[in-house]
Amino acid sequence: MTSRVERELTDFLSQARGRIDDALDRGLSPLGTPPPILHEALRAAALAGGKRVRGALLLATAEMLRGDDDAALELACAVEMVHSCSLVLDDLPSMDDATMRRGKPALHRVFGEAIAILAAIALLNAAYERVWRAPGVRDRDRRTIALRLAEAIGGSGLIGGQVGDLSGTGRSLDLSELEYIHSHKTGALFIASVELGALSARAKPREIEALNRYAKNLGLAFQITDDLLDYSGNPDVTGKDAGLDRDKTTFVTLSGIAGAQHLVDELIDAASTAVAPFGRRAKRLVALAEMVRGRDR
Ligand code: GRG
Repeated sequence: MTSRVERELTDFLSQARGRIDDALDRGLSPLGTPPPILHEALRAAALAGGKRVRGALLLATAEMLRGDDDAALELACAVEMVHSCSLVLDDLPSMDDATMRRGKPALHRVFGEAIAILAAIALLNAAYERVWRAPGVRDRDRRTIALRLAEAIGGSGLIGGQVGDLSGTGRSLDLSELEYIHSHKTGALFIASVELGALSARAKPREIEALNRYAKNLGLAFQITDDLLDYSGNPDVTGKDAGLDRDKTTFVTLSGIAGAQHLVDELIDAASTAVAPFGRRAKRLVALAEMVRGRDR
């Protein structure tokens, strides 16, 4: 990326992060609301950092299609709440048993498992409330948005991918099993993010198809870079434990570091090609994809 494109993207991302964080903050009950421990945990889970990549993708998609900005912001909060919910659950002792998340102790290490689980469910619920409340969305689009989000989370989405991941731990997987896990566990919410942005902007089916292809490739690339960071990333920079994947088949164990990076390059190229029909209007989405290619966090 040239330095001007990089600067523009950095500005966009920090603005998107700030707007999403503020909107999340405004929508959550203040500290001290009864029961205090729940609201403290909810705020810790939703507001404790996070790159807001999925929310930024949604905002960039809606902006490209000239959608309503306020609607897109509410939906960006919804996908980030779903994502935070999934991280809290993923970190539990019965799943990844992580100690650190976003540079801080994992939620269950601070509040205990029961509160962490309940906070995760409350976040998921609140995500649908935001879909319901998003301004400027036509009723039929809102129905499709809620449905697509539910599909992305359910047995054919994140939950399916997570179950595949848990049942694959401790045995070796082939490439197609690994792709299944990651395209569901990670890819499904990337796809839903661009799709929600597109639906809020009343995109045409052909546009949604192209954006889905973009997000499918980008989501998988993002997960492979996550595997690379688990293998060789710096926990001080990533904010989470390294080496949690040691009992799992990953793209790094299957293809080696160079092979995994090569796959990332191919997927990023495919993501950019998918949005080529949008021409210059897709420059933000292309820059976001480029950022994933070399990310260190
Ligand atoms: C009910 C929503 C729900 C989920 C249940 C636990 C579960 C099923 C799924 C786990 C999915 C998961 C944690 C996938 C990992 C995806 C991933 C690459 C996470 C890291 O994302 P970043 O780097 O994190 O964007 P930040 O902290 O920046 O937000």
